[in-house]
Amino acid sequence: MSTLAPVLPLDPETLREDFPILSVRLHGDVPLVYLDNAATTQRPRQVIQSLVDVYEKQYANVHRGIHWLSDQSTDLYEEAREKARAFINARHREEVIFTYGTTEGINLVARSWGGKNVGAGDEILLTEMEHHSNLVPWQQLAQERGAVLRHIPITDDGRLAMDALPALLSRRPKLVAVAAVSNVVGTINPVAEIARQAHAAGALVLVDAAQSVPHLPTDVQALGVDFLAFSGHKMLGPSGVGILYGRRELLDAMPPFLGGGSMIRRVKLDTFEPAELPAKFEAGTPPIVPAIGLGTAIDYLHAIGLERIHEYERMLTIRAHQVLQSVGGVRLLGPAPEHKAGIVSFTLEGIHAHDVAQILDRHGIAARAGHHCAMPLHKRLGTNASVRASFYFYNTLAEVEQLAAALVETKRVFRKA
Ligand code: 7TS
Repeated sequence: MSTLAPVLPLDPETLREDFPILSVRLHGDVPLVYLDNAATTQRPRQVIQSLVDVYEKQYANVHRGIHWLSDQSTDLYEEAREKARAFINARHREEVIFTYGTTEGINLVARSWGGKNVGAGDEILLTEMEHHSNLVPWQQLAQERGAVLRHIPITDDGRLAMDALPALLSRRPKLVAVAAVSNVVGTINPVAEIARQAHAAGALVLVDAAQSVPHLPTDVQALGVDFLAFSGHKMLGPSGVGILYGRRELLDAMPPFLGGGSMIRRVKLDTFEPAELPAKFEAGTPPIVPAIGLGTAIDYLHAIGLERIHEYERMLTIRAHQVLQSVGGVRLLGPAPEHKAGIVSFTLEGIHAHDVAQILDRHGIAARAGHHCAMPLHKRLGTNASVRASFYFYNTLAEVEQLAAALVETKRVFRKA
């Protein structure tokens, strides 16, 4: 295809036909409006079918059997690794580790790299907008080692206060761990710039990419980051599989995280020699079929194009800001849409987020309410809980309008209108 060919906007109605669950009707006969994509996305039939196909025709354990079936599943599993490598533009296949999700990826780095490299008084720099899975593993490490955690502050509109970064980096932290996109306020953080400054100060950079890889093009080499973790279930793939990217030199120098089968070259009764990458970090039977399904999900996303997905979601976000502002009593958390991915969190004056979500549910709208595993961020924003609408490419402008209409109805139910 010529690079000059115009990029057509994506057509959500056609794409929706691939997602059987999107035609579910609930509470009698209300159509499902699925706006909880930051928690997990839905799967197209292509992904579901790929799981069925493997189980029906090609399933055995991987990297073990000297038999035909094991070769089949091993080939598919390794093809999925290659698809993931290309998707994030990692240089080498050894840099792509299958995990069970973002949470395991971050814990792996905290335990393995942190266990070896972080000592008393060393600093780890996080941000005030992290998901608990990019806070707690570092807190555990800090408690164990006597290390110090610091946090890049955020502005009132939910952006990183980048002017605070030079002073924090002048303390020479060992690592900076930051979300590429906030799961609450949707802010797209300047990861490449953070990596540039962090490296100049001698720190490594880990990116929690759970909310970015599914929605924006990701190029780990262009970003210049050292580690990057994401989850398959937030990008059309099965649950139970994720990816940890790590630069080869770093992974090579790190001790194994979990011990067991597959991650060894040789075992004696009292010692072992670890295997080469990536096996070194894939102890035990890995998530074979979920990984293969993730490969199919990557093919599907690739066919649409991440740039198009991002543009489309931005359009939904802009519209959501407009219509929610017109509801009255809605406080939108986070920055203006141009700084955001497709995540819109808000509070409704005088009504608890859980009550709002319950009324939305009556209208068939699946949205999340609570602290979304980011309690410190909510505290910083001056609220305990929010309602979150999070989009994917199969959501429509009509659904955004339905959300606003249901909020008007919520106010009426609670006599706030
Ligand atoms: N990091 C971020 C930024 C996330 O949004 C999530 C999950 C995780 C890490 C953890 O991913 P997991 O796949 O290992 O669970 N976020 C959410 C959410 O916002 N609502 O439910 C899960």
